[in-house]
Amino acid sequence: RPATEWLADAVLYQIYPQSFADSNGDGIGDLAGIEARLDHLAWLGVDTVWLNPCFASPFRDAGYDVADYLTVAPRYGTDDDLARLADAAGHRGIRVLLDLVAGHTSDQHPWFTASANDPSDDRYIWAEPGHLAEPAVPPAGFVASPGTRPGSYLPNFFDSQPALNFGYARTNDAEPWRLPVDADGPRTNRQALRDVMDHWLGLGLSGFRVDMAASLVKDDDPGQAQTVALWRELRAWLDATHPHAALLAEWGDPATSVPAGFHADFLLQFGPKDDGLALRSLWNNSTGTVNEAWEPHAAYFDADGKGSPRTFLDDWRAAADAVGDAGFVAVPSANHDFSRLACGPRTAEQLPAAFVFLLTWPTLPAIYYGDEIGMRYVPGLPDHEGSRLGPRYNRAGSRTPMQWDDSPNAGFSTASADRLYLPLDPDPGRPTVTAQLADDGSLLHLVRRLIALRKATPELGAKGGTEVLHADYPLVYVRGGRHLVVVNPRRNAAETGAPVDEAVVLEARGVTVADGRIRAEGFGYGVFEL
Ligand code: TEU
Ligand code: CA
Repeated sequence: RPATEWLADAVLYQIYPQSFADSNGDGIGDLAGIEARLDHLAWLGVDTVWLNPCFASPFRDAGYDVADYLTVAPRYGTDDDLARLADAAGHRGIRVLLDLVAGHTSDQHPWFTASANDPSDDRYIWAEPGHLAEPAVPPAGFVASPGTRPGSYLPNFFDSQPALNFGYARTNDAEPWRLPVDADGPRTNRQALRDVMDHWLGLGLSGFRVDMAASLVKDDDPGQAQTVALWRELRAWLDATHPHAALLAEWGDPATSVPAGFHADFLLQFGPKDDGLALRSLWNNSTGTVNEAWEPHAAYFDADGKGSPRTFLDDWRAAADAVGDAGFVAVPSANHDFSRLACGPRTAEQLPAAFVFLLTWPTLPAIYYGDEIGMRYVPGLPDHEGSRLGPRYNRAGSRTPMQWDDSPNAGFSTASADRLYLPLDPDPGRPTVTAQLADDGSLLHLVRRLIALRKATPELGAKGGTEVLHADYPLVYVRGGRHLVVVNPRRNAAETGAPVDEAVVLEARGVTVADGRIRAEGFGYGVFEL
């Protein structure tokens, strides 16, 4: 089935490979470890796994600094291990997507080393005396050349991530390093993207999440016309060569990225005050922010009832209407860049209702590993592989090892605890898969049942009909005319009118439908059949 079809009822699961399962006891998660845990994913019911980058890298940014796109990093295993993982996942009906870092490489990539020592190479964006320009000082944001080539280069994220040259949308005589998009450098880089995709798709991988997909053409106009044109060209090539492959964007603007050719986009840079529509920001607890984590200041849904489900719905509709049938709007429970759903004052008691929302909403839902058991953001960790972006924004706390059981290192690794690449959550009450497996009332079982219900009910998928009955607390909507969903993200009880006198309970905690009323306790949820 082409991606536009199989994504319609897909449930994504994001694995940060360092942290899922360590098969050889070196303290770092790896591909064989993931393969050995595939049964957990199959049991849970997810059908698509997205792996963060697992390619050769100096790991200055957790692998988002790629030194060789065609070779698996030795810490994770071999290229064969990746092909075997895709194959073993496929036997369980699970597709595996890779992370494609399209806009930059590591400064250790041979392309960059060559470019830093050859003034005629335009694979990256250089401003330098004698070649294209002779600026008195490096232009803003540029970084001094590490090679024999004079001048400076443009980074894309951290300084160790030089931007690949896909050209500038606007050239400018005063800044002659602004090569137009059709210069040779950009062509070489476009071809390289095809080569990388072709290589891994040929080995059995099912598609890509594209990192910073909006970043390619520099100084593009607000509508990103040139970047859109670049991706449309790639999508046309993909449709012709690998029509089943999925292309998901980290762009944050589905109204632009889906017409650009992506099948879906993660809403992360969306919503009030740029807080992003990861579920963790949908579901804020505004009574306090976590000091060091980058926490939203405003939220659509709020434990104190200050946010507004109506604002969310307006923003959601704008995105969903723009996408139409051409693609999907993905909402993740969290990801490796942001605090987890369970973070600071936002506690485990709020998570069941959040997952009921995520898995009954007309989105492409994505579960960040460990969120299905309510793993929390671990505060206070030191910087690790570029995890700290500033005094208040530490990503390490969202990347700690998966908590499988109550054996040493929570079953993540047989290494001694001081050799783990990142420490485990030190909380003695930390949740584990094994403990929650033994408890039918656990978050893990709820998530599993919700996924099973979604997979068995096409109207609950991304394109099923949705009628919102109450855009306030509690949020009430009907999917496909058949399933009534009630979620109360706030701490206080709330009630509203019901469309029916009574309904069959499929899942509920603290929500009743009776006498024409819906009554929801704080953080209550219910899924009913009409
Ligand atoms: O992130 C890019 C990005 O812009 C954000 O998600 C970012 O972390 C946030 O806005 C900070 O302000 C992607 C990857 O997800 C991230 O892990 C990498 O560090 C980054 O690209 C560079 O490759
Ligand atoms: Ca390992």
